[in-house]
Amino acid sequence: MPCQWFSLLGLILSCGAAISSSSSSGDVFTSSFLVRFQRSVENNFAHEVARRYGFDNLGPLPGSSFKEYHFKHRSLPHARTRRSISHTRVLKRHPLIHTAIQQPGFIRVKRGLRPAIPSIHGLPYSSTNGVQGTSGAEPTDPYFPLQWYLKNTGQNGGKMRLDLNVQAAWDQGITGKNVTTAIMDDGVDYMHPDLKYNYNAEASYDFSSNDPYPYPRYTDDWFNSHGTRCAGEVAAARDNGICGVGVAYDSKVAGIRMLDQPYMTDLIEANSMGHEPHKIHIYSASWGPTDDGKTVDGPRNATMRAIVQGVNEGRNGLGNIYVWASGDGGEEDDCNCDGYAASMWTISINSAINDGQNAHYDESCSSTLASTFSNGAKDPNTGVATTDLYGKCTTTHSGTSAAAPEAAGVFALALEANPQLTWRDVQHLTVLTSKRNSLFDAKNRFHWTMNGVGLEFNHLFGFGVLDAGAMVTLAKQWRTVPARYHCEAGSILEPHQIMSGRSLFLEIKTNACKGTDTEVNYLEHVQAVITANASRRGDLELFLTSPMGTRSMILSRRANDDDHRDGFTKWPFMTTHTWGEYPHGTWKLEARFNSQQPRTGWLKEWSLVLHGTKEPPYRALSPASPHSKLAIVKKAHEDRKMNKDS
Ligand SMILES: *[C@@H]1O[C@H](CO)[C@@H](O)[C@H](O)[C@H]1NC(C)=O
Ligand SMILES: *[C@@H]1O[C@H](CO)[C@@H](O)[C@H](O)[C@H]1NC(C)=O
Ligand SMILES: *[C@@H]1O[C@H](CO)[C@@H](O)[C@H](O)[C@H]1NC(C)=O
Ligand SMILES: [Ca+2]
Ligand SMILES: [Ca+2]
Repeated sequence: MPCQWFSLLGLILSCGAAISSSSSSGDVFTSSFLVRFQRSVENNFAHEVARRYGFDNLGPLPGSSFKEYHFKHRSLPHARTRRSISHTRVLKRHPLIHTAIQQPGFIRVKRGLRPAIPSIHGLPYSSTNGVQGTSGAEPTDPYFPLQWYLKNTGQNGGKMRLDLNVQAAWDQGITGKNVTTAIMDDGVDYMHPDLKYNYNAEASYDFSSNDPYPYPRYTDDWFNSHGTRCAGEVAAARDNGICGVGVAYDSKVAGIRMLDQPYMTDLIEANSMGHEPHKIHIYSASWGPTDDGKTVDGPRNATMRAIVQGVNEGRNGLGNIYVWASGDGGEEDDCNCDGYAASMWTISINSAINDGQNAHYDESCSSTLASTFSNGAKDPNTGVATTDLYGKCTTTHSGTSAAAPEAAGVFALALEANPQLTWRDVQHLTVLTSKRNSLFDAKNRFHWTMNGVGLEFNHLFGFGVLDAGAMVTLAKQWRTVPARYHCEAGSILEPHQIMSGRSLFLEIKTNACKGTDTEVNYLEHVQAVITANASRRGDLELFLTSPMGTRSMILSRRANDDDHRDGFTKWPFMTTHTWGEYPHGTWKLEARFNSQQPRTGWLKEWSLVLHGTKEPPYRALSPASPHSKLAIVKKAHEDRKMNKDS
């Protein structure tokens, strides 16, 4: 069941993208097995059982209360096209083993272009400039002038002051101290002189090789430079004469190596996202399902459980922050078809280039919360400058891959400013302090629009570009938002046909669970969980309109998606655009085909799920300026309450 509701201490345990991935010809099975015991057992006991049958026990799964373990067979090949029935059977014969499931392998790709070869771009650092800087001054690191995303002076055709405004955070003495960001990727060069003092070895692990040393595997083309480049953006050291600086240059990075094996499994992802959730504050991911514009895929069961456990229990109950690159599929893809990016529990980040346009590879979707910066301008010197493998530096880190770690760095600053922020506080702060600045759609398709409480959003950029200075300032005076509730607001279960040439409109009228203990009056995320099929899935478009009139495109045309069989099965399309709105009233869903060809399809199910607070979220805050987004939303909330009470 894809969207299943368990209630535990009032927390939602699981409602995510359940994967109804088609079992097409390319199926492979790995040597990993999920072994579920009848009851909790100790790790040592699981070790013994594993050894007896020729397996290694790689440990318990996050969130499984020591009932589920990851076993890896010692002699099976990493991937084969047939299940190994005999190995499953032998495990199941053990009286304490409830089930054993051989893990299918699937594809996850790094975002970003293939790395440039080192002879051109693995630049040695210049150490002519190793003077110690004083606080308040600019970093003296040799690559700092190239880091336009930190300080845009208009270099290389950029737009002045279109940057993350980090200096304003640093000037407040906030540099990321005591915060750890895990880079879930192809490894981190933790011996790099610009990273080694900020490396958190205790929180690091290598799930590709199952050892504590997530060092990148060497290849001639530097394929595994991705994680090291991401790590430098977060936490490269300041004023040491090496490369540039990280957004949070006094924070720590952990390496979680998990992308470097022939196939991904649910268990590798789950272990990575559930690794040391009390030592790691932020997890940064710049990878996901293939961006080919026809994949619909997301976290599987164990991974979903690990994320849910992370947000509910990680950081000693405050919740881990999962930052996600929204995807590099360009116009061809829609990040709402990527169940990681579309999740409420991840903050998905898009990118803009140095003059404010979207990058050509940017995907758009209604689940994107905000943006940072990446490459894509004509001038090749406008890539993202950061650390590179083997002690080198690069100026060409790219894609939304490079955008997500910048956001992780900004969140590390916010967490130093206020270590009590919950995972939801960080999302609220993002909505309230991101800026439109001069971001625009290069093709003029998506405009900035005001939602029902006066928050400006854009289908490409979410609520705008992160502003570290503003986020840190607001984080310092922040008061944790009230409890979150989940209201199943209504559903339509009879199938309706969708035909070419005219839109299908469906409506759900809701009181947003008024009078029950899941009443939602102030929205955070909204999900439209939809089952539909179509003679060509890629031509289907879906729009969700809130009672306050905000229209989210929850699915856009995907030209490459020629599926005519699977459609969507209980897929949780998500929008952030109605943030802060009052959800009572009529929600409209529009389904239509965007195609010259005759198409047909069925909308079989639509369930509307509202997430947010019963109480106004910003009551305890006093806005510094009457023009701030906080002031505007707070006023909208107060006006609504007054109208209701009078
Ligand atoms: C995933 O979980 C659902 C609901 O708990 C279950 O029905 C389904 O069989 C699980 N899938 C796998 C592959 O274990
Ligand atoms: C960092 O954390 C340690 C222990 O948790 C604490 O003693 C120390 O004061 C903290 N430092 C800062 C700058 O917050
Ligand atoms: C969609 O599903 C309906 C009913 O389940 C079926 O009759 C129809 O043929 C399907 N359409 C497509 C395009 O697969
Ligand atoms: Ca440096
Ligand atoms: Ca994608």
